[in-house]
Amino acid sequence: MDILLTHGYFLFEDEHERQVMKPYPPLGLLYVSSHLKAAGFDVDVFDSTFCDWDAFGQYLEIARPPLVGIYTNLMTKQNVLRMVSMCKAVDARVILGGPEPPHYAEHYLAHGADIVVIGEGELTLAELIPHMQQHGLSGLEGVAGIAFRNEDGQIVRTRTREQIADLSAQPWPDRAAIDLERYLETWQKYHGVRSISLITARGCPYTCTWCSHSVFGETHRRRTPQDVADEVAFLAETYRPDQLWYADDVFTIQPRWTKQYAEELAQRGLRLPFECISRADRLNEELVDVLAEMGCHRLWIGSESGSQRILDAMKRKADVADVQAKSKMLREAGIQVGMFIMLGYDGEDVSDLEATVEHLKRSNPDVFLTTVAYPIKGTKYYEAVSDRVYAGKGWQERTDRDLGVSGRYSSQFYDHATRWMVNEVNLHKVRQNGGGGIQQQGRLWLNARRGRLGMRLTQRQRENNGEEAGAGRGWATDERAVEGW
Ligand code: B12
Ligand code: SF4
Repeated sequence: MDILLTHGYFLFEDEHERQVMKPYPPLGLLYVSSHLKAAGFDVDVFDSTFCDWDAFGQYLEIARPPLVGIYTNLMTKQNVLRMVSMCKAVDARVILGGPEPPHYAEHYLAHGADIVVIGEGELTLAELIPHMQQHGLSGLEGVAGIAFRNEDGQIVRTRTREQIADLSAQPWPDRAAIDLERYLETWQKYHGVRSISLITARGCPYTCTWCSHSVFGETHRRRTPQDVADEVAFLAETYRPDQLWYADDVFTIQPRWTKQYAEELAQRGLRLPFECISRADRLNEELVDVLAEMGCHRLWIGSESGSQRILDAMKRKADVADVQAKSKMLREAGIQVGMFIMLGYDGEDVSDLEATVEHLKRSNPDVFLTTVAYPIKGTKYYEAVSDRVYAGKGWQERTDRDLGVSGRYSSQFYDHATRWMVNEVNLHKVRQNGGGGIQQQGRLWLNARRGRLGMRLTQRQRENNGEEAGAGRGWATDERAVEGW
């Protein structure tokens, strides 16, 4: 074996996901695997999702991989650090990739990683593996797209790696390397449908300040509609999914492409229901009809705030009224609307939160998910608040989701604000639909009032160094989340 690829996400540890049960495999890692195999490397993939730590330990003992490549995002960080130690214990060299390590390269290198790959993994690993087989860790300066510690102990970042020019010439993700059926069976068991993910593009040129661009920068490359339609045909035949999830950042970023793609699918007689994420400004009436025709049953919009002032501060390039209009348009076309809402962005005050509640009432999404803002290292938002960012714990014990921002409302305040928002909006929805008995309406009303009162009582408290930050916590509007609030 030339390299083992793995990731560090263990479903059994993820309490939230164990309730949701909508797992998908790590596509980036599978892209890396298929690229390396096509280039002639002997690759193994350990998919941690349905495994436990013993299984990983046993695998390492038996397989003894000389080199291990681990996908790392901010949530899997601690697991990855533990995996690095386990790999080191069997004398493997470790390469880290994914969105999290580039901005913390020195920390990961100090905690046992040999190399951090910055950006796309395919071309860099194809050069790095033979280099390490021949020269070990010497002469790494010549390999583009990496960070490593040289013999003097200094961190060296090599020149930027060029991006893959033609994504359509790349092999599809190496789904055969994992037990994909397990994912599909889980979907079937908990949701009655088999769902499979794919991506049609890489990178987003928008500039939302809190969004991490550490892998693809602000570039955007698309696959051809034919290539994507061929993949869907292959997936349909091989795995018999009932629905698709396009895991793109902004699925309809190029409306012309979406229309061509719709035609490609139609020509092949392929119509699978799907979910995707997009932006209001990347939708129009014609496109919404095309999406409905293609089988889009839910479209998620990163709506974030109902306050134009806050949207502008986020450099979101979105218009509140436009989001409301497009939500209506989608619903009229029979497409459910999902919304992501962010509380606690820098400078947000109670009037902005009120604007968001009003916005949600007007937009009337079928579901919305809330998050309390957290600064991801490397983003513009992180830079803007860096003099106020505090971490209650040491680097290896926390993730960026645990970072607090001194001076903003306290985590208790945001707990109350979220409770108010979720219940107030749901109460409005229930009343509008004329549904919900007096008991349900009463409960929603009471919870909304409790949230509002809590906000008033905690409005003077400010988050400060030492307190556990409230960032990253969120709730959904569905029954599960509303229950008990
Ligand atoms: C799909 C997705 C999810 C899915 C994941 C399901 C799945 N397994 O696919 C869900 C919805 C569950 C999810 C959840 C979260 N996500 Co998410 N997600 C994405 C998204 C939109 C697409 C991922 C993808 O498939 N990319 C396409 C592939 C081709 O890119 P890639 O994965 O980066 O892989 C390339 C390189 O990273 C590299 N590479 C990958 N693996 C390896 C391994 C080695 C060894 C090497 C050398 C290189 C390498 O090469 C690959 C190919 O070029 C990305 C944004 C994005 N566009 O990437 C965010 C993103 C990864 N998510 C992010 C975040 C913050 C989260 C959450 C923390 C959100 C939250 N608040 O809960 C959670 C964490 C969940 C968890 N426990 O891990 C951030 C990560 C930021 C960071 N610094 O880590 C991203 C980048 C979004 C953003 N722009 O801010 N997410
Ligand atoms: S939040 Fe969405 S639209 Fe904004 S930069 Fe990130 S991926 Fe692009």
